[in-house]
Amino acid sequence: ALGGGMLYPRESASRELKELNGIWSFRADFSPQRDKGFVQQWYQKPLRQSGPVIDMPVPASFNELTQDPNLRQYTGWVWYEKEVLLPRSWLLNALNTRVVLRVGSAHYYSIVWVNGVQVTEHEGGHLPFEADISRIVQGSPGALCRITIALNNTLTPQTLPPGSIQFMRDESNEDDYPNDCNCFKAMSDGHNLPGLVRYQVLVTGDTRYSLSLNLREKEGKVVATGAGPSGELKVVEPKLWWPYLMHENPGYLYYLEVKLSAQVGGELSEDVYTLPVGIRTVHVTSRQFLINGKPFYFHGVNKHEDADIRGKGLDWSLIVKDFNLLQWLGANSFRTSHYPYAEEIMDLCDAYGIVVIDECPGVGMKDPENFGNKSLAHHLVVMEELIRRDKNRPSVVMWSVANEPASELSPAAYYFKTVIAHTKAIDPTRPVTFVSNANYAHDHGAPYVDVICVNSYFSWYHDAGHLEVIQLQLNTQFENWYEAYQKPIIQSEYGADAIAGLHNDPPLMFSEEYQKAVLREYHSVFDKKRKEYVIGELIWNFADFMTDQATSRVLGNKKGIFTRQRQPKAAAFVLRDRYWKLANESS
Ligand code: BDP
Repeated sequence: ALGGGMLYPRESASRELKELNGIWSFRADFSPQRDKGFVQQWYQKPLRQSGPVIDMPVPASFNELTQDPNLRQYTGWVWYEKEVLLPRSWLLNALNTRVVLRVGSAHYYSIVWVNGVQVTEHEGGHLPFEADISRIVQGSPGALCRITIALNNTLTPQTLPPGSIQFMRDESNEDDYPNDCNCFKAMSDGHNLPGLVRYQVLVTGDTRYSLSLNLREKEGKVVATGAGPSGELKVVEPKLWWPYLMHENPGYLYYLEVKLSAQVGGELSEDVYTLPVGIRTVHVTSRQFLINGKPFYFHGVNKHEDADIRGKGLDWSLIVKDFNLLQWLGANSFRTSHYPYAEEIMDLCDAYGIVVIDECPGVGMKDPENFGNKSLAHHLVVMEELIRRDKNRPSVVMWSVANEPASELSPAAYYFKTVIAHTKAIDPTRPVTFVSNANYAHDHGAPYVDVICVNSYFSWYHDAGHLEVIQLQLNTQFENWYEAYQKPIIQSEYGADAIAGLHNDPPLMFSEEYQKAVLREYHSVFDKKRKEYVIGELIWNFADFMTDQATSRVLGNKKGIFTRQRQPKAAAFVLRDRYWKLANESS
């Protein structure tokens, strides 16, 4: 079902890349039915010929960039186009050269044309898709290639995340974005036997070929070799992949170089691809989460792909800043709340040893209609696509199939049983969870998870202002869940909004002092329970982030311990002291 690996595009002796990032031509279709682009076939000619276009950077969220409030609120079809010159070598050697167009992420539904010919469509944001466009570009007279992408960001009860359109009194419409989601916008599965890298290479096409594999250390030394499309590579005295702060050399990677040779048209043709590989194990017991046999305590954050101006677009400076802040904080892990993050971010998690709970976009599933067969079928496909993309990553230690679904509804039982069983069937090597804020006694999904993840906002969304309830309520929360399921527990969200620079003593809500006080109350309970079965704490949130407008939001969600511009609030220093202390205890 996964249809091959869809490897991240990496340059090699046989593979060339052309980045399509930069300025694209853009038009939003404001026609009442949003169908003008299809009626007038805007993909047939350069977009500028069918009407006005504006410049739009890629990657970025189009809603964040202009001064037009209608575009910020826009739902429906928008059109992107870019004309690119392809290298001559890609066009000439048609027999030996595949030209593949890849989209890293486009939210939510995309249709793609090349030179006016439809090449693919894809449902779902955050995950990559691609199309073989060799026949189209190699058959064209010129090297100019026009890529048109029609993108629809409308969410329905059956999309992931689900959403609905509310028709306001003035008859304009807007999407109801769920749960703060700023939605605008060679397999190494030998993880259970250290030193044994099991691989499988899927080759498409019917040409006869031979394969050779070299597993190399960073400096190039070959430590194991293989041949054939599947097998095991044995590494003697392997250097294990360890989390950040758990070992002096965290994130150790080997490099699996796969070489394919075939005779094509009487000529020898070779393809080379190199995949980073980490060797580590993951086990879950009723009280512990073990990495390489050692208890691992998640002290980390929840993040968002979000920043001023670019919204959700990939930005290297931002990524490096965020990793520097994670390391400063002493964070060893994060959850990709509430959708898969860019592969470039995941690469750095692998390389730095930052442990990841990899979450799919199953957020905002609050109504019974989000648990029907159509939603379920799509959810299974999304898990397949996520695992296809991230299965080889040592940093990913657990899949999260949803955030705060209405798991107390009775259809949630069959729904989560199925999604979790499917996830485990595709990837038997990793535990699976979803993040709950349901009542422990009525959570119909919890029986199927390996690790219980619970969110709670004591003294914030409940008993506002009453810091004194936290210890009591949190203690009860842990005891109830543990007694009911006998599974290890992660506090997967907790926190409080603080507007940077707002101070009050005694601590009052929205002040930096209050955020600090909430954290301290939670920490005192974590310290009691982590010796028993609590295996992690992930603050909500790493940084302030943009959300849909609401009375509880002040230019977005302010529960960051850093501002949206990545400057620390007082709470960041509390967390930093704590995380380094925890790290020193466990190393
Ligand atoms: C939690 C959600 C998270 C929100 C957070 C909040 O999982 O997405 O941002 O609440 O309201 O329930 O701050």
